Amino acid sequence: MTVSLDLVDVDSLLTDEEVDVRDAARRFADERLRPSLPEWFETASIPARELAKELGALGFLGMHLTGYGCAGLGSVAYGLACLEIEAADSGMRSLVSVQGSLAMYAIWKYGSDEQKDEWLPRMSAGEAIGCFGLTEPDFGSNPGGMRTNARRDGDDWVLNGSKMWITNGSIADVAVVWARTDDGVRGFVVPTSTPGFSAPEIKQKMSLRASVTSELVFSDVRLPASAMLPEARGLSGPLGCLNEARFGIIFGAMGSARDCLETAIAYAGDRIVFDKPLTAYQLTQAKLADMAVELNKGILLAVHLGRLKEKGSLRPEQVSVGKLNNVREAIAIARECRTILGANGISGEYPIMRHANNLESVLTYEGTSEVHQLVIGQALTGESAFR
Ligand code: TGC
Ligand code: FAD
Repeated sequence: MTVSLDLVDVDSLLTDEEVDVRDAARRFADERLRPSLPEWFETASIPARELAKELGALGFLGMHLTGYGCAGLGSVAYGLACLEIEAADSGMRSLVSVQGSLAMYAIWKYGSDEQKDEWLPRMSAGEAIGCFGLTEPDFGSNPGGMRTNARRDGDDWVLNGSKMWITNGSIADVAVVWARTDDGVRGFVVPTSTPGFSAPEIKQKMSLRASVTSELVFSDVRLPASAMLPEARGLSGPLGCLNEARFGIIFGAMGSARDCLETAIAYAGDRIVFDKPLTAYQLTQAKLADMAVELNKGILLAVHLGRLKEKGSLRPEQVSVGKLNNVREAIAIARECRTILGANGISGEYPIMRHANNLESVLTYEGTSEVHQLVIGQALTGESAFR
């Protein structure tokens, strides 16, 4: 966070190594991503392979994992990288989180030694791209209802069904796919070149346009016995991965919010209305102050949850507190900043409307705000109100 917005000196809570990671991510975001984002968003196309290799070379893919070429950094360092990358665009952070926290994490946590050796070094280098297929057309918030199934045929598995809204789907080399079996929900490592696998891209997105989103279709996809993730059993397998990616979003959303607020403050300082700068009006200052307070609170919450994660004590409902609060506040900040820019607020020449549009996806994916309210409600009352 820039000095002027870091009202409560969050920087004093960070180690030198975390500041270095944060600064490297900020440089990459400012120099490599930010200049191209208006075009990538408008044309809904990104140079994903190039970006993955560059992100891999900087150590940002699977950076909180150990071994296999991963950087083995702490949770706060990982979160700060997500924050800086999402300050450029949520779609860029999605590329990083789906690769590192979903696809790589699933293999790293639940995979066999052969699966890890085959995929993780290439994925951490950005030479292979992964996706994570949990959501289906009829089962998003309730993944336990999934219809995609894998049945035994001799030693092989035969996979049928479909997944929906899968980030990186049509550019992936490998898909981690969750499917129903006679033994409950199991995960499968599916090379996307396997016959019967296809991944049509979803078009006409009005949000997260600088990110590839696809359907995955499995028509008698035949996989060897070794394709199954041996250590994941039941829904706790994929949900364990979601904790990782949701954690990155707690930081990331604050990056979008910070970029909106920096843009609004700079704009308001230059914009003359009724003969003086917009920053000189009390109404504007009240807006800026309230937003800066929420931004600082959100970043403090993120760092606190990161420290719990580093100690190994972070609970799922605490992740829900962070995801619910920080995405909700980021959207509120983006919307308020938009008002400060007046008509210019809707222009693609400024990043605010792009962030606001992206954050609508961020509010929905990785557990909708309602799902997180229900997780927190269950922790408070002991009652599950999902069904
Ligand atoms: P429920 O009966 O509560 O739990 C089933 C099993 O899972 C365990 N569990 C968890 N384990 C680890 N972490 C968590 N957060 C867990 N929550 C539950 C639970 O203990 C149980 O284990 P076991 O051993 O007893 O079987 O499950 P439910 O069917 O009632 O559903 C609970 C609910 C609604 C909270 C869950 O299904 C949920 O989180 N739904 C939202 C789905 C979601 O977030 N999908 C995201 C897809 S990936 C994505 O969006 C990527 S976006 C791209 C990007 O990140 O950039
Ligand atoms: P639904 O589950 O149909 O929910 C619709 C509405 O009902 C929501 O408001 C929801 O909160 C509400 N609702 C649901 N249950 C309850 C309840 N019990 N009580 C009250 N209200 C309820 N998924 C993946 O697996 N991998 C990915 O890589 C991935 N990437 C994505 C990228 C983008 C850009 C988007 C938009 C989505 C992505 N998703 C991905 C899917 C995402 O995780 C789902 O969209 C999300 O989990 C919600 O599911 P749904 O869209 O089916 O909504």
